[in-house]
Amino acid sequence: MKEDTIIALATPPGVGAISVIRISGEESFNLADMFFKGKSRISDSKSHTVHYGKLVSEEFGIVDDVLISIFKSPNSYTGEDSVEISCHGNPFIVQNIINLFLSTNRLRLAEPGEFTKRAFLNNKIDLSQAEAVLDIIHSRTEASFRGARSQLDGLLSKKVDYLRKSIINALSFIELELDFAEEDIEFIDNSELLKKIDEIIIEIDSLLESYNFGRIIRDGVNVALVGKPNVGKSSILNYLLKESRAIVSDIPGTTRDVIREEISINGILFRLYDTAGLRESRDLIEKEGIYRSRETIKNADVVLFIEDVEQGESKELYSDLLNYTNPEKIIKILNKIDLNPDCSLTTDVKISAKTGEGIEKLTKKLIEFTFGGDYYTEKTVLVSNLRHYNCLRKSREYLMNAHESILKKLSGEFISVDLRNSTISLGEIIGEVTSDDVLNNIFMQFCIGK
Ligand SMILES: Nc1nc2c(ncn2[C@@H]2O[C@H](COP(=O)(O)OP(=O)(O)OP(=O)(O)O)[C@@H](O)[C@H]2O)c(=O)[nH]1
Ligand SMILES: [Mg+2]
Repeated sequence: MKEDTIIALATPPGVGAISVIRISGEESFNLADMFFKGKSRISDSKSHTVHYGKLVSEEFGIVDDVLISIFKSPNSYTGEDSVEISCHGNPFIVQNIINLFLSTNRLRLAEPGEFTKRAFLNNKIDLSQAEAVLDIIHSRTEASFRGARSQLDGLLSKKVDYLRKSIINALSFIELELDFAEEDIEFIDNSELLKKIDEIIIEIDSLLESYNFGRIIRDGVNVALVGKPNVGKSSILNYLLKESRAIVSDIPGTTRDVIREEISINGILFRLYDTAGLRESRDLIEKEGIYRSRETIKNADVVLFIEDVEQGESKELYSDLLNYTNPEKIIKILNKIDLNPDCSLTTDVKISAKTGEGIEKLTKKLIEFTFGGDYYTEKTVLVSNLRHYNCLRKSREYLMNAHESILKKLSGEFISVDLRNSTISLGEIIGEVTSDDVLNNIFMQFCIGK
């Protein structure tokens, strides 16, 4: 099927040194030649060359000085013939150029992610790599960038491919046996088959386990600062941010709204939520604030439960907290240690938001907490995308069914259906078999021009 030629701005809209407009599709070179006045024609030039000239319209005269880069199929991002036009970075000029091309009625505006979708459809990249492109654009910390980078480099794809091949290998023995059913030949004994399948399950399990960490690398860690009024939650937030972000006062109930700020520790994004101090209150606004605090606690990956040496232990509050989160997520912090360095209250970390004592220990704890003792290197395959996680889970389920069928000595047909389905689920990760809905859903998340 012949695809439309498409056009879009590839750089952020707004004023800048340059803007880049992308055109992709069969008509790219002819269309560029309609308006480009330079030393040579675009259609006659080699791939991967850059040409200086002017875009000129009969109606408006010179539109802009431009550089046009040429990419010939299949050696382009999309796999199609395409050009990139670098013009002066001005939204007005960009719009004029795009309108100029649209006026020919031989191309149309690209949909969000359409360039990357074409790259996928033309087998330039697989689906998990296309998703990695999205993650790279949106990554905000070193760690999330590196995770996405390894996915784009195909680390996950390779692993998935390897797992599929292992399943297909097991499958081939069963299907051989089915082919020779009459002769009653056994090509592989059941215990060996079971061993093969179990090994694959173990590998999938380790991928599934990596998701918790992968997700954090990609999306960041939500940290809620909670405790009684006046224990110093806002002071701790300010200290971590190194700025006076939240209002601090000695009046209990200072913070009403949830305040959200982000910091990066060791390349990992932590999203800090300072909340209203928890206490019985009749004040309507404060009540709403406390309600919001509880919602924040429910959604947090880590809860910093803060007590201070002045008010001492808040046992009741701690047990109330357990209605909204589980104890593994809680780190207990004792603040204002400067006022009473010998305070004997048991806690995980002692700090002072006034002097900064113990804050480093606190950030270390947050990192430890995030890594959960697991050690990941750059070469570890991490699953960071919920869609991939779900495909892996489905695949595992089918493998478990096959495992059960073998134990029950069911006919090879049952086993083979499950094994086949488990390869299909794995194939969905890299887009080997994927419905249009799934594709559209993924590419809609891209911005236009990507
Ligand atoms: N000495 C000392 N005072 C502190 C420390 N941390 C906070 N404070 C003081 O404690 C008071 C309350 O601090 P906040 O940070 O506003 O406390 P909060 O927990 O956010 O209080 P609410 O928003 O009312 O829930 C302020 O007067 C702070 O200056 C500390 O480590 N040492
Ligand atoms: Mg506060």
